[in-house]
Amino acid sequence: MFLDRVKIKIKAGDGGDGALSFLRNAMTMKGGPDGGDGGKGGDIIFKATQNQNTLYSFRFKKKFFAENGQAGSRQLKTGASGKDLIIEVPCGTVIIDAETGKVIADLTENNSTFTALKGGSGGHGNAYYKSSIKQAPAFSQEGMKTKEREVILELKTIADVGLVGFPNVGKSTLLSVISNANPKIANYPFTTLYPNLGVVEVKGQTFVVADIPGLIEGASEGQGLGHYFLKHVERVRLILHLVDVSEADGRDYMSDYETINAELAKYSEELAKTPQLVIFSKSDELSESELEKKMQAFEEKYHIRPMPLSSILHEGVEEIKLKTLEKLSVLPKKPPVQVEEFDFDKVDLVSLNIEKEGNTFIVTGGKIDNFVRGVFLDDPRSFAYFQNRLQEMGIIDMLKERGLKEGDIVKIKDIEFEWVE
Ligand SMILES: Nc1nc2c(ncn2[C@@H]2O[C@H](COP(=O)(O)OP(=O)(O)OP(=O)(O)O)[C@@H](O)[C@H]2O)c(=O)[nH]1
Ligand SMILES: [Mg+2]
Repeated sequence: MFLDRVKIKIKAGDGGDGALSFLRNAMTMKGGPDGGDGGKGGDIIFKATQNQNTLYSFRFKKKFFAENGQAGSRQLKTGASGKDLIIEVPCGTVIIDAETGKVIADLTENNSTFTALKGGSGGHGNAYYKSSIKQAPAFSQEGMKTKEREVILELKTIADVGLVGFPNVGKSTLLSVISNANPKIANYPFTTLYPNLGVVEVKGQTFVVADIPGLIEGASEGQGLGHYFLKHVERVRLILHLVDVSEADGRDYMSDYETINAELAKYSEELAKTPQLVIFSKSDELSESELEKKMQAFEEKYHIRPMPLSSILHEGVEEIKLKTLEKLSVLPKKPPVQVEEFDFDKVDLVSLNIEKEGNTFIVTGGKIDNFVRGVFLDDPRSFAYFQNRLQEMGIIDMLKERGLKEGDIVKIKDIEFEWVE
């Protein structure tokens, strides 16, 4: 089965919580703080592999969550880091942020990787907060929680050469005689329902050929299988444009050629500009003189010399392989899909907003979220630490500038307190 577009949920691991613990042993009744830090959560990493050429493995599995970091523990033990989750995708997979539609990565090269989400950092254990003034901090920090995101994976097959033409002109048959591929072949249109890839070897070199479903007039308006599969030849450097010169299906070979080119142009300008070799398929159905006449007429009209082919009699096959190799050797690689400058996994640690409602000041923003996590205010020492840090971060000064005075209420996430000078 073939699948070339899926939406999945991904989430990096949360950071483990820092530990709250005090050294205790036979010698010490109550010792210093010894709570270790939490471990980092696992990352979400995509990896391109040439062992797959469909996204079918994502048909049923849609959730990919990396392991969480473990909590720290006593005796200064740091929690274990969560394992990274490596998601394998076929080469040519484009990763799109489902929320904004922006392309965040294009994995073309085999084994290339992209870290989509970073695991949350672990929280500090209470040992971390020990200082000359605060010998026994009775609080620790929660690990950083990560957000679940949705991404769309879209496969745009990577091949050097694409086979394009009307249905039933012999594209899959050509692929079967030039490569290791074994596509379905039959004497009716739309035998091929999804792209086939084959590796061609010639003169000790190899190239990859993609065979896609046939196009018909009006494909851009959704006729036949439409334009859907053209994305799989978007990246090819050379198109082998197959025309049924025997006109077995009752169409005219020249208008076939023009129709297909018009459909390519309707899909994209880029695709219309891709260099082509024109192949006169099923040439065995014509006498030599009929074939020559059609070749000449074609050449006069379009100034292109077509290459005759009979896959069945294996005539013209070697010439096509050699010509393809020769063309490819001078054609540059296509650049990858434009990846937009966009920080998909940006963690906001700086924003700060103050809103005033009557005598209540509401403080929000990324700077606060990160700081407030894990402040347990039941503990007076924690609260003192929290207020000190608010001073140090300049938040108290900012509140005063906005008119904070004795008796006003300050709200910071779940924490609410009355201001006393
Ligand atoms: N006489 C002759 N028949 C051929 C040749 N190549 C293919 N055929 C026949 O043409 C028919 C269609 O071949 P396919 O290779 O399935 O054609 P296709 O272009 O892949 O068709 P779709 O997948 O439907 O787009 C089959 O019956 C083949 O046997 C050829 O060189 N000569
Ligand atoms: Mg086919």
